[in-house]
Amino acid sequence: MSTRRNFLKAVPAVGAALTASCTDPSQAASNSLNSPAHAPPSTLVRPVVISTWNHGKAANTAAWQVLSENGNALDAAEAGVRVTEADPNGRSVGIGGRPDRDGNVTLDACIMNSDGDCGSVAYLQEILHPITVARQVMEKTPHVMLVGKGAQEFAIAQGHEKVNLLTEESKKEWEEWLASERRQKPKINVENHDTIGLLTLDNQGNLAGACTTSGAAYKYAGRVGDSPIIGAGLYLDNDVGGATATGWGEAVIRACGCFLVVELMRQGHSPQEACELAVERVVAKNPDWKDIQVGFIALGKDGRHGSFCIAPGFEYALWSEQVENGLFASGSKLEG
Ligand code: SD4
Repeated sequence: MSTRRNFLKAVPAVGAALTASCTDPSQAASNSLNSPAHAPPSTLVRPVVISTWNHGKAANTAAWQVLSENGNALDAAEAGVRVTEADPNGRSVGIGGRPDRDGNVTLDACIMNSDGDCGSVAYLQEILHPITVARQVMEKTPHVMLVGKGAQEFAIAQGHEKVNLLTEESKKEWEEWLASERRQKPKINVENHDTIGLLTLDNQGNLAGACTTSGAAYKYAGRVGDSPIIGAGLYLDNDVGGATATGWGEAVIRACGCFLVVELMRQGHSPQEACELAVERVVAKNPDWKDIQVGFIALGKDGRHGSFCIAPGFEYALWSEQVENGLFASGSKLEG
């Protein structure tokens, strides 16, 4: 995770509150991890998959496989983030994720399809693929969201097995955290990063999205972030576009972040402008904004995309016929 260090601490403003604002991601990504010459075109020919962070590249690979074989957006979104959930080396999603302060790994996830159907699980423990459980909530129950024990019992009834999600490495880090002064004064926002949110646009022009995380590290037991909350961590409208978020979930929830991005797109803003305006809203509503990170990615029904965040260091992965397995730095409110 090459840029995690940047997420660990919001960088103080140089020339405070300078906005690296633009309306075109090919400019926003001028400091792209690919060379500027390979900055992504602002409009992509479908199918398209876009996702958060470096681990999005592996997720996009799986999603692209589905899309390139003419598969549908929902199957691609689920297949993509399942890769991240199953990777024990990731410290922020699925197995290997950092636990809460009591040492329990608790997972949040949600999924949406092009009909506007959605499913979600929160505070789910000992289940490897929360995104699949979220999809099953969507497809097999009259509900949108199941949490905790009920979500786990539902998952087991659907055939999921109980697994230990706390890897030795994650356990060791947690024990170090317990022994450190952070036990008394938890720096909860600096150990909170790298959720995977992934948006797909298939050959038929339909959108889907998925978002899954182990949430903020060493959180209070029972804490749920934005990632499983439809409208906060993920939202899409098949007439308009989709958005997903990463970062300090409390700030995203306060702003109804992804609903806001999609509504801004509905009003005529480009995905890039919508992400920038949503970050501005988060900034306006959170006096501590320089100490937190929030990032959005967005994908329009027409193949345009955008991304913006508060602090430099957020990157997004993109795959379309024009951009094979690309990774790009997001524009940010604070300069690098
Ligand atoms: C949360 N938004 O639980 C998640 C964490 C995250 O990138 O996105 N990290 O608040």
